[in-house]
Formats: sequence, structure tokens, C-alpha cells
Amino acid sequence: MNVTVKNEKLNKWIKEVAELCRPDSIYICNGSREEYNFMIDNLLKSGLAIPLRKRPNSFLFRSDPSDVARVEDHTYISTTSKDEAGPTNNWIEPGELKKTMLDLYKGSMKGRTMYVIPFSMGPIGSPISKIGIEISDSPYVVINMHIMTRVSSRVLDLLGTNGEFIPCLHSVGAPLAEGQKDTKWPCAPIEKKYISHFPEENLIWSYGSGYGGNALLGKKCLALRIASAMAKREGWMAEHMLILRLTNPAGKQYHIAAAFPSACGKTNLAMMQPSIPGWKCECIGDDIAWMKIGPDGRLHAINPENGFFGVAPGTSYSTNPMAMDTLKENVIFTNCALTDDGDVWWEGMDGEEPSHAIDWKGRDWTPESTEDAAHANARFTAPASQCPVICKDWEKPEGVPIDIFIFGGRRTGVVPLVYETYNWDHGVFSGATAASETTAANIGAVGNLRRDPFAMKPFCGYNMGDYFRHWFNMGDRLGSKAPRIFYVNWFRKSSDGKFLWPGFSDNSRVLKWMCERVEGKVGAQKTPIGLLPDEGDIDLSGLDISRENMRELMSIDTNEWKAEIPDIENHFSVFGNRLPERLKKQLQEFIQRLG
Ligand code: OXD
Ligand code: MN
Repeated sequence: MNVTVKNEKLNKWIKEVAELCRPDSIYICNGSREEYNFMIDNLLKSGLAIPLRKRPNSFLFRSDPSDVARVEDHTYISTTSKDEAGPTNNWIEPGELKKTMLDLYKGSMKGRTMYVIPFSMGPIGSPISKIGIEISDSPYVVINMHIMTRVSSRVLDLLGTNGEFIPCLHSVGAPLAEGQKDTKWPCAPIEKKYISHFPEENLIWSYGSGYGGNALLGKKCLALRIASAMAKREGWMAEHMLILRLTNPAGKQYHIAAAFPSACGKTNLAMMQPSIPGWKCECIGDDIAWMKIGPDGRLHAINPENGFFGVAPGTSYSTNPMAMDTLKENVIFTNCALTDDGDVWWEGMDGEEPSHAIDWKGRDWTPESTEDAAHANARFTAPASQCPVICKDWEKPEGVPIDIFIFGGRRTGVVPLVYETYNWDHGVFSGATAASETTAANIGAVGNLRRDPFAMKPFCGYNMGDYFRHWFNMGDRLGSKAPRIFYVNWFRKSSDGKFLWPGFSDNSRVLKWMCERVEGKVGAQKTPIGLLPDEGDIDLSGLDISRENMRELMSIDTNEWKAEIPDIENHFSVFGNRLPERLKKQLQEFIQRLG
């Protein structure tokens, strides 16, 4: 071993995993630049990494076509009783699941190096941060973890001889026989993929996939699924939320945390540059927020991540210029297309389509090709510190105080551009009933409507009925210092199928209205679904949008909303007696308001 590990529990675990998985060698990562370069050199030599002439220190990877997104159907919350995992999670009894997985792990790292990756979610040493150790046989995972988390030997120092950490075991599930040549993207077939969480013992076991959230275990597995269960036990919150700071022309700061399902524009909103003069937006995080009540009684948020793992297609200078500027160097791209001049390309990027490229499957591509050049869930992995609008306080250990929560999703109809909820309980109801059309971030059909409460359906590490209750409890503790709760829909379309709202930088107009509501500067119309902006209160100066479009964007059709009720009732019914009475009460009040 290259580094001595002093932590007893860690030493024991490394030994156990090595005996089980039988790697050829063990490497303890230190997180240094040299280590990153060394890993990249090896990945270049083996042909897995493709260097990009146009972007310094940036590389393209192509995954196996069967391993391109999170596998929610193969993701498990394994608690002693099924009821603890709840109706929204897949469950297998821990003993049985461990037995199955132990069989799979047996010899699974043969012919490979076993990397031990010490990482911190949140600034190293901060009281809010958590330490994880990922053991993985994928060098691609190591370099991505370097960007997405804080990998460092300082984490091992901090652990000392008996400090606590969250063990995260990962194997791509593709052992190599003596002399066998490796494939470009080793992974196991879908039926052998398991992304398993044991929240009662803060343990993660992942097998068979090398892609994104299935394999970079600090992100969805630790920072959301395991952390949400810890947060519930310990009285804080781990949410699928971006965090941004908005500053008005007078210099007043507002901190906003917003939960939208995967691939619904969190990264775009987090880095948005306001189109309204004098307002400034800075990014703190684009995917995950950990929040605790501070000594001032307010809710303070940190971004536990260190980088962005963003969806590439659709990202451009017109949709997200700050992301484009973040991607100039030191980036890992996965499943994007490769242009003839050595750059990446994806559908929706600025400028002309290339006349020829190599698609994400490694085949020749031209504009005449019938398939997209980049996979719909192609990703970039980029250091957060490279974002030109990263907030100077983004690593403050005490976090930033949240003023506003936003929920939302992708709805072509029914839901207006924005409304404010009447109070915390109504806000929890709006989060609990949030619905969105599905995207390519998960394997499965795209465009189906699903209820995705708080954008946490795939990420809540315990019974979601209890999760709703936890939200009510947090609201009770926060009292008058609780953030105000709004709901947005940037995606409403007209009857001829066109988006009604321009979105992106113009979303600042909607955020401005929220801030003015917080300040009590503007009124609102009471409607059955919530408080809607009075006509003229959303600042549309300089925006070319017709009155008809605005009316349609804000319209509420009571019949359409009434038609949602059976689906909401159905959605709530699965939680049985775990569904908080306060949510039932909210539903009754909603039905009454609809008349
Ligand atoms: C993500 C996701 O990668 O939500 O952030 O799928
Ligand atoms: Mn996400």
C-alpha cells in the first residue's frame, strides 16, 4: 500500500473487501493533482479517455450503451422492515440482499486495481460535512470523485484512529481472467446491477454500473439517500435542491433553494444571469442542499458537492452561458459527440451543427443521421470553483440563510408559471404533490407524468410518509423564520405546442416577484391553488411577450385541477397510516377551495 491507513475500522474494511473482491492491487488515493494526472495517463494509454484538443486537460469517455443513466428499478433501500423503506422505494431484506451481493462481489475485482477514495461531502473539517470512503475498481470513478467531492489524504488525517466514516463499496462487476483484455467500459448486465443502501448502518453497496449516480457514491447515494435518513434522525434536511444567491439593485441578498426533478433545469437556474437590470445571481450549488437550523433560528444551507455533474444536451451560451464558461478546461465529458477538430458537441449547443462527428457510440455521424450524436443524458463533470459566478461564500461552513424555497417540474399544461403557497403546510402539500414529465436522467420512458414529491422520489432514503412529517416538524421548529414556499412551471405550452415563457435568464423576473412578496412590496390574488401575481407585478420590461401569452401562462382551469384530485388521492393512498394528517387536511382544504 502507498499510504498508511491509521483508522482501525477502515483498515479492517479494506482487508475484508480485498479478501472478498480479490483485486490485483490496492491503491489509497490522496486527491493530489499528480494522482489525477497519473490516472488520466493510464486511461489515455488504455484508450478509455479521449483527449480534447480544444479544451485543455479535458477528456471524453463513452460508456457502454447499456450503462447510460441511473437505474432506479435496481436501486434499493434495505431496512429491517419494508415499512421503513416505504412504498416509493424498492426493498429487499438486508440479509437476503447482502447474500446476493456478496456472491456478486466474490472475485469481482480480479485483474483490476482496488482504489480506496477518502472524501468529504462539504468542506473538509466543517461540522456539517460528512466523511465517506469509496472503494471502487473504476479509475473513471476516481477521477470523477476528484472533481465532484473533496478527495484528500487530509480526510484520513481527520479520521484519526477511530473516527467515523460512511463506507461506500463499488464494483463495476466485470472481473478479468488472466490475460483477458478489458472492454472500453466494463460493467455488468442490467439484471446484475444493484445500487443498495442500508440506512440503518449508514452503508452503501453498488454493483454493476460505472455511470454517474450509480457509481459516484458521494452524490445521490450518500448526500441524498443516506443523508436524508441521517437528517431525519438528527433534525436537519438533505434535499435535491440547487442553492443560489440573488442580490437586488439595493444590494440586499436573498438565498433561494429550489427542488426540481432531474434534468428540469436546476443547473440552468443555479447559474442564471438575470435579464432584469441591476439584479445579480450567484451559484452556490446545482443539485444538493444540506440544511440545518442555525443559532439565529433560520435554516442555513451548504452545498455538499465540489463540482457539477450536469446534463450536456441543451446547454449552450443562450441557455446557460455560465455553465459553458465553466466547461472550458479541466472537464470530463461522458457520452457527448466528438468533432473532427477535437472538441465535444451535443444537440442544442450554439452555432452550426458539425457536418461530421463521431457519435456517443463511436460511430460516424452527420446531420442526416437518424439518431442524436450525443446521448440525451450525456454529462459534464466540472469543478464548481471554475464557474464564473460561483458565490464567494459557497464554501462557508455555516452555510447561507434560506429565504425562499421553490418547487416545480416540467408540465406542458395545468400549472401556471408561478404561485406562492398560503403557508408552510400548504407549501409542504405543494412539494408532496409535485409532478413532472419524466426525463432521460433515469433509464425508462421519457415524457410520462409522475408524482415526484420534493423531487426526492428517487432519492429519499426512508419512508416518504415520514419524510413529509419531517418537513412539517422542521416548519414547526422554524416558525416565523421559515422560508416562504413557491411553485413554478417554466414549461407550460400553448395549444399549438410552443413554450409560453422564454425561461432561462428571464426566470429572474419570477424570482424578483418572489423577493418582492417576501418584502411585502406586492400583493397577490387568492386562487384555489395559491397566491398568484397581480397583473403587472411580474417585471416584463424589455421582454417581448404578448398579454395573451401572459394570461395563458397564469391561467387556472378549475376543471383541470379537479381532474388532478383522483391522481393526488391515489398518490397519497400508498402511504397508508404514514401519511401525516396535516397533508390530508391540506387536500381537503384544496378540494373545498376548488369548489
Ligand atoms: C443528477 C440527477 O445527476 O438528478 O443530478 O440525475
Ligand atoms: Mn440531481
